Amino acid sequence: MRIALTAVPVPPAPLSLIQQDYYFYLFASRIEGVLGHLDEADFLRFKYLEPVHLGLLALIAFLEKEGHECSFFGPLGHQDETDYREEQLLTKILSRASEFDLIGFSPITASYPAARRMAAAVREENPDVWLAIGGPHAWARDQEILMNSDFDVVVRKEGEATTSELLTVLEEGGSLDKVAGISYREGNRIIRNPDRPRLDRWDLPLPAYEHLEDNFAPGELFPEKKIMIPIARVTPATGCLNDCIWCADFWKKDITWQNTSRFQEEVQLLREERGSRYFYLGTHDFFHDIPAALEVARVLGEMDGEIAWEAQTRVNPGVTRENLRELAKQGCRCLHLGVESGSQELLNTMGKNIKLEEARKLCLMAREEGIHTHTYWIIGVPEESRDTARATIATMKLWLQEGVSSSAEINLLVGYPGTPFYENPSQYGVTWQSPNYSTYDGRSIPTFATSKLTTRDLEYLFQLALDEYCSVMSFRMGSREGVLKRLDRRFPSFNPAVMEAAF
Ligand code: B12
Ligand code: SF4
Repeated sequence: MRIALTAVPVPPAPLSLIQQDYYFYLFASRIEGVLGHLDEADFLRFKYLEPVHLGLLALIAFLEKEGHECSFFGPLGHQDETDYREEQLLTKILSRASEFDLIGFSPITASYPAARRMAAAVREENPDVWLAIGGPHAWARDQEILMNSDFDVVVRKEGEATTSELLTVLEEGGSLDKVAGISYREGNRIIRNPDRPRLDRWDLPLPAYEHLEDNFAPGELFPEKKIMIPIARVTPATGCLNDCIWCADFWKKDITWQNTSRFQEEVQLLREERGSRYFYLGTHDFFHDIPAALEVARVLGEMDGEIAWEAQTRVNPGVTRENLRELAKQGCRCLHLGVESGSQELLNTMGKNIKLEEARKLCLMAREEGIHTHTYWIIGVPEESRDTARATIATMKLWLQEGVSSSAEINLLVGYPGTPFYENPSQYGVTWQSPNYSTYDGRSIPTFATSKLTTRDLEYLFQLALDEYCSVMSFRMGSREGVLKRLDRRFPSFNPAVMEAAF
């Protein structure tokens, strides 16, 4: 079967001036802290990062190994007032749609409306093509999607084995009822087959980076004709054993590690083929298995030439100073830690299962061992009150001022389908959920109200947090003009909707 897989563009996020300042200081602190070795050419390459959809590249690699022929479509970042990405992408897909037996789309919640529009346009011109959808939104809204769109089949959660089996059944004209992990329409009925167990991701093929340029004319990727990835995301471990009530991640309650030599091969490929000079280990919980984490660090450290990387982890009080020293020795420049709230009581009710004191201690030790710390904070979890939000803002500020946290990221909680509190709002005192998915992007508009805060309160507290962040960072780093002068041209052209891909 010939199939095409499409990364769907997220709508551009109009930002307040405070948000723009916040992103400026966020990116600048990262550049001055951990990305000092990147040069002007690296920053120019950031504008082409939007098509890098790791899930689809992983899926394509697996399907090709199983003998299915795949093509990749992705949107290209834009810097203009008007956003033509969806239109441009659709034109490309339509011009080739008749070549494929199945066209798949991978939206997040914010880009689902675009995926639905594109599927309708493809269906109109190609009534016989199979239309599939997968990814972080589709698994949670399969019934709704099949009832209200042109999609024929939803691949729920992890895609590799399910999609391969689906394609084989379609090719052989068999029945879909045995394909675990899919939901589909049969006449007027919607059928939801059982879930498929998680795959062992130990030895999967390397993501199919060679497909990135499948549907770009060389002139679109001027001047390199190729997508370069200065900061690359690699994933030596996937999954998390925790269950935060607001987490929209379906990789939970299981952790799978990657074979370290395969991991090393991927890092090497990215360095050689894609100019990668910094690696972000997108592990949900790097320290879940400390010896395994140290092994990954060793593998990175023993690679030729200088290597610089960072990892995402949950706070683990078992991590020692020696562990951190070892990581620093192997090129670890930063740890990303979700702290989320300055209120211990709230951390307990949201199921985060960490202690603020332990988080602070880990950050401090890392800083003392020469590792930067990037902390994440949330405003607006279901039990949030004015007091807890203010405690979060105060804690984040203090940690930044004291250097416990080198940089920080603040988000307003968005209620994603599939999360416990989205699905059971009354249990969490959530009184309203926005039905308009297209605003579920990086702009951070409240999507719900809680028993203690209205949407206007949440928006105010969120902007207040950003403003306080900007005041600490401008005190620490100086004015925007001063920072830009220091960085010279080593700053990406500014479009936060796309910048997210880079940092
Ligand atoms: C890496 C990442 C990013 C990267 C790169 C994204 C990318 N597409 O590669 C960056 C930093 C750009 C990013 C940005 C954002 N992200 Co993000 N991101 C992730 C993260 C951590 C990992 C994605 C990944 O590589 N997963 C591993 C791969 C193997 O899994 P996968 O992508 O789900 O794909 C598999 C299956 O889903 C399936 N599949 C997927 N699509 C399809 C399609 C078809 C047809 C089929 C058959 C199968 C299939 O097959 C794949 C292989 O198994 C996820 C969380 C997570 N752990 O998944 C969040 C996540 C996807 N991001 C999220 C969000 C909200 C965002 C932002 C809006 C954040 C913001 N505030 O700006 C932006 C949007 C930017 C954009 N333009 O898309 C949410 C989405 C939630 C939702 N329901 O919408 C997630 C789930 C995080 C979360 N828990 O909230 N993100
Ligand atoms: S720790 Fe992170 S990945 Fe794990 S459940 Fe919480 S938010 Fe999700």
